[in-house]
Amino acid sequence: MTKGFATRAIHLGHDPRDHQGALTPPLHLSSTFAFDSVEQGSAIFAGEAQGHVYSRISNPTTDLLERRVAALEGAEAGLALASGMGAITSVMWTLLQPGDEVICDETLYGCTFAFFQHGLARFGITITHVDLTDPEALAAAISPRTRVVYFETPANPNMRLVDIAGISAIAHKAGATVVVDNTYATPVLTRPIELGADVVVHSATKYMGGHGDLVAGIAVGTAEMMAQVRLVGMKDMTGSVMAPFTAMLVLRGLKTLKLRMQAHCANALAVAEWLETHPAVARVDYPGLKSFPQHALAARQMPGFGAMIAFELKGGLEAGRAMMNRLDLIRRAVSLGDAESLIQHPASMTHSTYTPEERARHGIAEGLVRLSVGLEEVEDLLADLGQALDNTLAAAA
Ligand code: 7XF
Repeated sequence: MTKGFATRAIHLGHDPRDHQGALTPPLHLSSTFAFDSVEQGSAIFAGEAQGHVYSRISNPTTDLLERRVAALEGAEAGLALASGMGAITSVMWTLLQPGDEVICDETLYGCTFAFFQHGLARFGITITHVDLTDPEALAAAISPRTRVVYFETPANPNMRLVDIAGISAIAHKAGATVVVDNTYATPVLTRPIELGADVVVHSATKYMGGHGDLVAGIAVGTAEMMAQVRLVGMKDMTGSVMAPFTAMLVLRGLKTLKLRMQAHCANALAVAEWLETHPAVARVDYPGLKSFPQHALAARQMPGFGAMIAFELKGGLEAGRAMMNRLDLIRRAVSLGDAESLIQHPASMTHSTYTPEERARHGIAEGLVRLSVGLEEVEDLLADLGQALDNTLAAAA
């Protein structure tokens, strides 16, 4: 019988009896692997025999991580890459040819937007942004040229949600491959493959690592697709391979992923509900709030609403900046998913790869503030936000 989520995250693929009793899987730093014979080496290269060759292709430590994440996502196979961007670029370079079209949601993480608009578009690939919160809009826009449908749910930074099952059904009818960035939700809260998506990508820098001490990426999908991404996108086109030591740290992070996500979600719901009542706050975007436009979809698709909150102050951008500068405990930093709560300003930081006109067109407000709710005591977070918001209000009066 398949073991439960947390059990898989802790045990899958490692038996201490195979490793001299070592409870923790060994760290294989080896860059290359010795063959028994020339014939065996040639057979491995030809794909006729199993075995590791060179750590830009595969490695026993990253292999364990790949198998664990695949099992947590409900996918056949996984691939460990140097960063979230390494995962996204390796997957896309593998799937696309000049002349193809990518349909993506209006809102994407800043560097993904830049890779699509400033990278892929230079190589004869058409990038079309469609409001994927509306499956009808995809049905109207999709064509036989559409090779990939790409989205984040929830989207960075404005928390838009996409109905994964609905979008996947429409994409598949047109023969397109569905790629979902599941960084914000993690497989604890959403498993896109089980809802019909083909490939899931992650910045494992975030919740999977969970401790702000690594940069890493993961992709999962069918065994056939992941073999292609490994040998084409990762090995030959980007070289964006995860270091074994990083894999070790992500394996450690995975052991507590479920517990941490539950604690992150509880803190974030409390913070979002509190923020919504504060007189300095104009709007809060958090899928767990009844006021969130897609709350019904969130309740159906996410058994926990994540720990990212986007909000705007009544005083707009200037008030947002002043409030952020008054914070004492919550750190002013990009990235997300760490134990520490982090706050940043998308328009001048993570989404500064968009022009102001592009941000306006893609639904990223200039005054938006993004909070990654950490694992501190929630009373301490509310106290810090409270003094910063109260003082900002008082200064404006
Ligand atoms: O290459 P990375 O491991 O940094 O991951 C890229 C990435 C991919 N997808 C999503 C949804 C992401 O949020 C990220 C990285 N985002 C950070 C952030 O938004 O704070 C990066 C800091 S600029």
